[in-house]
Amino acid sequence: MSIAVQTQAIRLSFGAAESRCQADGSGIRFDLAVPVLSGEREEVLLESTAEPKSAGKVGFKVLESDTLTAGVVMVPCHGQAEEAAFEIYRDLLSLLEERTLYRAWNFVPHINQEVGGLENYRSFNVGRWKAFRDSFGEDTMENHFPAASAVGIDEDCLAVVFLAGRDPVSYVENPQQTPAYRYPADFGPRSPSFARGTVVSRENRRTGYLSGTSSIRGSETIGIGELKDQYKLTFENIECVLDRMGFQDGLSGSWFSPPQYRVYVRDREEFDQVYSLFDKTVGKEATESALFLEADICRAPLKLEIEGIFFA
Ligand code: 3EB
Repeated sequence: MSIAVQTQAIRLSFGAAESRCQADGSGIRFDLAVPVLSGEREEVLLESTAEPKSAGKVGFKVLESDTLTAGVVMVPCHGQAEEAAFEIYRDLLSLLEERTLYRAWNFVPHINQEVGGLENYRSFNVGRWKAFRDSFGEDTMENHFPAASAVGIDEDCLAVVFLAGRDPVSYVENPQQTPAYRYPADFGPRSPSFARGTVVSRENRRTGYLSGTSSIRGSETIGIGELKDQYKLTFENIECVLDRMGFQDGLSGSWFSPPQYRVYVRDREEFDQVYSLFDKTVGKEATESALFLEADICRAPLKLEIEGIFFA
């Protein structure tokens, strides 16, 4: 007698009218209200024969495979990002147990809007920082920051997606940028808790998670109002981080796999221009497999942010 094993998946789907997160017989499905400009709107984050689980007070939906753990959560903010960020990261860091957080994607409600004199992104940073501090202590927390991105969502919910696992990880910074976790106080009462990139090694393969990368030199925004200048500096940063990660195959990827890029564009009127610049930089294959989303970015003058997953 054969027993059919039902494969479960954790799926992200962009371009929904309203965000929602549900679990059913085929796994977990997270619809995000982030408009798609180009690319495949649905993405399988992880497949597994295990059953999805629920974790933490905030209700993470989690799926685990032999090599990876992936999870999603969405929490109402009531106009206040700090508390939701704290609760989500407190639960996330505790559900990890002995696993390492490789990558986090943060969708921050009305990210550039000020509430009570503090921009939502900065309020999010305070909550995230406190959760890392409580988990790891102020002196060593920076050795535990994952690769990340933080972009806006036009809803009153904070949504977080993560990937974690038990394989060895190294964290990478960009010498041309101040580590985000050491940004000076002009950029908010608590610095953003992320690394520029993480590299996960498994047997003789490596996966590189490049954080959301933008037009920042040191800690300053460069090329305000100038798309081409921002684009150029963004790719200088990307090349620098990739080099540090040891991905010498570069921007178009290795012989066996193109990178999985995601490009966030603030103003959809600039999408065509971003797309053609991107195509010239990374080539047709990587451009066609990239996902372009319309989203606000964590500093109001930033026009684009680019992230990727690289394989070697
Ligand atoms: C920057 O370099 C741009 O807060 O998790 C990029 C990636 C950015 C991640 C985060 C923010 C985050 O500061 C913004």
